[in-house]
Amino acid sequence: MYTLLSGLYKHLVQKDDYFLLILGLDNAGKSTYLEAAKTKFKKDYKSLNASKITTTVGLNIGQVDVSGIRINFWDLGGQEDLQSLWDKYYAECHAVIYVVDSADRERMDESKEVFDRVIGSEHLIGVPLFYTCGPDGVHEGIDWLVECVKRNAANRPPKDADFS
Ligand SMILES: Nc1nc2c(ncn2[C@@H]2O[C@H](COP(=O)(O)OP(=O)(O)OP(=O)(O)O)[C@@H](O)[C@H]2O)c(=O)[nH]1
Ligand SMILES: [Mg+2]
Repeated sequence: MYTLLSGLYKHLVQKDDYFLLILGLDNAGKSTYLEAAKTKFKKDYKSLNASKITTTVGLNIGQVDVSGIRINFWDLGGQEDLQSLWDKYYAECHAVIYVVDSADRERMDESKEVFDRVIGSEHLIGVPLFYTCGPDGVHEGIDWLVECVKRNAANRPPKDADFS
């Protein structure tokens, strides 16, 4: 009986956990993108003032609940010496968001090179990838990714859900 009830409880309240990696050059707007996503999808979230967002050195984590699943964002630092840490997250992530600063024409080639390296990784084969030029349209972007990761769940199943 306990098993039955706990199974039902889990079914009703647990959310599947998916992990989305946010990559791109330093200063591309990754942390700003994450902030925009939290502002859009978290009720009553007080967004940080843009001037409060500083360069990411470690890992910046964000969590939002969308369409019955939990999205965990991993926003990594984009500085050149930090890029070597990105691939540690590839095997565990369910999708990649690659952020490009479309106003920064001078660094377009550099961004393209880094992008090519990312998509060339064997650990990302079959993983949905979203390429964006900033926080405009964050709502549509995340909605699209949510559908993608759900559809791709047979390849990359969600992590064990927690309760909340
Ligand atoms: N005008 C404008 N400024 C932006 C936009 N996105 C980011 N910025 C500014 O660009 C700067 C860098 O943004 P971040 O979000 O910290 O960039 P990041 O990609 O996280 O950088 P790293 O953490 O160093 O890898 C900040 O001063 C932001 O306010 C945007 O869409 N429009
Ligand atoms: Mg950042």
